[in-house]
Parts: sequence; structure tokens; C-alpha cells
Amino acid sequence: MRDEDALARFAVDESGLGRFPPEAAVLPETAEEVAHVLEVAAAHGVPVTPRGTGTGMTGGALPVRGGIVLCTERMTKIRELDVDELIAVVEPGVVTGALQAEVEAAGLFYPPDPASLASCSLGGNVAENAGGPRAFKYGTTREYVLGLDVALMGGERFSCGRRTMKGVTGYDVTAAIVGSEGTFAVATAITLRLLPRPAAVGTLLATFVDAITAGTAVGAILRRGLRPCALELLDRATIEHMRGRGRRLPARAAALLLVEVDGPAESIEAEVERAGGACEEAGALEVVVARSDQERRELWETRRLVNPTLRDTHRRKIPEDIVVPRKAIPEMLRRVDAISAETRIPTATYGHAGDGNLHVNLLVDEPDAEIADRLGRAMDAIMRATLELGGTLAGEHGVGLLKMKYLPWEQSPQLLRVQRELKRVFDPRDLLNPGKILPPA
Ligand code: 2HG
Ligand code: ZN
Repeated sequence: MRDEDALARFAVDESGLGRFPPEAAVLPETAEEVAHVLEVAAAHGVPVTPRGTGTGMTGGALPVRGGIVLCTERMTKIRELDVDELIAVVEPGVVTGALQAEVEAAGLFYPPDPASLASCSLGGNVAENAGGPRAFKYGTTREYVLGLDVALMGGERFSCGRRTMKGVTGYDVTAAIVGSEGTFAVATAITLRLLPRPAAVGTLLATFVDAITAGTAVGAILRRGLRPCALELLDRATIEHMRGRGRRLPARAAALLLVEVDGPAESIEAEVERAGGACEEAGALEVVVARSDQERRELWETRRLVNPTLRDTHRRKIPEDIVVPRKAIPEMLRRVDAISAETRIPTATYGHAGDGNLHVNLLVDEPDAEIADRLGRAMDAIMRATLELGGTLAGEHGVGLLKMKYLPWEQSPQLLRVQRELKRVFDPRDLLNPGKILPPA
């Protein structure tokens, strides 16, 4: 399609980084069509930006050099669900939540659960190596991708990886493509590893006087030898935003930990109690256990609505995605408060505390011109603090455009050079999702 109105939705994503209209969008339905687009585009030197459902947070799907957006949203078949081998083969446009529903109905489990699972697609999850709350226990998308069918810029196609539980033939090209943010290849089919569905889950919500105390409770839970499937933190600003949206949250809460355990039915209650006990020992004001599926669902709905709520209530929100060692969470939160006070930019911090993965969101209501300098200083300071505390700049949202400038802060020139060469192997003319991840040399 080329009509301007129809193209408008392909000019933006959820990064809030602005509008980058493509010249055309193509919505293929088969692997052959994907390869054909890549072949024709390459022949004419036209850039192609792959896109799933556009829920990315760092600008990975923005066609910054124009050209074609290749959107996989019509490739929505679950081709295979092998209950004995614990394998699913899906097309890239399958919505993550739709696969989960199908898989769970068959008594199986696909753990990766990005907050946007109701709308994000597996192709995008593969491109970004998406995480989510359950990554703490179960790992990120990469841990579940056994194999890929891909097409390269120019139209060449190949399969990599395997359908077996183990396999070490050759370099792990599959793992290199997962997380390459659509800069190496376009996946046309994804072979996923599944797990048996855990028999039971238990969920609790612990209330704290502040996020720093909640941060210390994370360590207390883990020291008890517990391995919750989710350990989510919400700070005061986040809680206030959610209350403003009419979500019911404990009255005294100035910080919350949402803890979930899963496993055999016999052990769940004891684990919930131990996790609750650890929170109390670390200073929780109150621990409430979800008593029904409905209560549990409401808690998770509140959690998943944080990002859209912050977005709706501010002109712009810059979603940071830093990871620090767990023991550094309290110190990182202190530094975020100091940076926010110094730059006068309000923040809301929440995220996957079990992984040390904090979504520090900078909330902007003033016009960009008035705030650009302070915003830049705040972002720089958060990045610097993360690295000083031994962390990494992106836990699950990728580098895209948003973090490109900061990559050399974290990675050596040698490592950047190797990555530039890797990119050239897959896409020598820099036509597939150009202008992402690696800053110009
Ligand atoms: C989440 O965990 C998503 O809710 C979005 O990763 C994070 O708003 C964000 O920065
Ligand atoms: Zn997240």
C-alpha cells in the first residue's frame, strides 16, 4: 500500500520517538512473498524495515531511512503444536497471547510474557529477544527459540537451528538472529520449545514504605532459596498513576512487590507463605495473597496497564530499560530520585526486580524545546549510574534508535567492530532496518 492515510500507522511505534513515514508498506502472507519483497527491494537499493505489530519501545520498527515497511501482521498461522515433542511452529505475525492461550488449552506452557502480550507478535518478540515478568524464572524469548526459517535482504532463504532438544552443529546462527532487532534477517517461521504447564500458581502483593525497602525485599526472598516466576516492583509514582486510573491498590502502598510462584499444587501455599514472610522480614507493611483467579488476573492487568497508562497521561514518556545487579537496586533507585530532583524531570519506576531490570520512565509534559537539555542530562545520568553499578543499558527493549548513542558507553570499540562485521555478513549493503543499534563508526 502507498496511500498516505494507510501508511500513517507504519510511521510510528510505541517508542514515542516521532513519525518516520515509509514510502510503502507491504503485508506479505507467505515466506515466498517476504523473500520476493527483499529481493526486489535489494535490486533497487531500497531500505526495508521489518515490523511486527509495532509495540517496540526503542524505535526498532521505525523506517528512519524511508523505503518499505515489511509488516508480518498477516502471517498469523500456528502451523504446528506437537504435544509430545513440546514444540510449536508459528508464523511471525502470531500474537504472543494467542499462542499462549492455544498452548495452555493443550496443557502446555510458553513462558515469555511481555506486558504487551495481548497485541505484540512473536516475530517482534524474536527480533527483540523480548522478556517479561516470567523471564526471572524462565528466561527470555531466546531460551525458547529452537529454530528459524529466515529470509535475507536480497531474498535468499534458509533454515537454522533444530527441532530437537539439543544440538550443537555449527555456529549458533539462530541465537545471533534472535535479538538482532530485524537488522540481520526476517523470520518467516519460528520453532519454539514449550514446557508442561505448571499445575498451580500463587500470587501475593506486598506493600512497602518506599521502593528502596521493596528493593531490599527482593534479596530477602532470594536468600530464602525461593525462585518466584515473577518478582515485580512498582514505585510510588507508578502506584499513584494506577490509582488515578481507578485501579484498586492497597491504601498505604508507597511501593509494591508483586510476587508470583508456580509449581506443583502441593507446594504452592507453603511457597507463598515463605515469600510473604521474607517480605515482612524486610519491612513490608502488609502482605495480601490473591485468593481467586479473578484477584490474580486483576493484579496482572494493573501491572500490564502501567506502560499504557503512563503513556496516556503524559505528552511523552521515555522508557528506560536498564538492568543492574539485584543487590544494586536500592542504590539505583536512590540515584534515580537524585537525578529526577536535579533535572526536575518526574519519573515513574517499575519493572522486573527479580532480574534487576528497572523501567525508569522519564515523564515529559513540557514542549521538547523547553526540556531537551534537562532530558538529555537525565538520560545520560541514568545510563552512567547503571554502568557504574555494574549494569547494562537495555534488558528487554533492545537498543533500536533510543539507546544507540549509549552503546559505546557500555561496549568496547573492538566489540562494536565485531558487531559491524557481523551485520555486513547478513546485510552487506546495510539495507535491512538500517540506522539501528550500531552508531555510525
Ligand atoms: C513492561 O514491563 C514493558 O511493562 C514496558 O516492558 C516498559 O513502560 C515501559 O518502559
Ligand atoms: Zn518490561
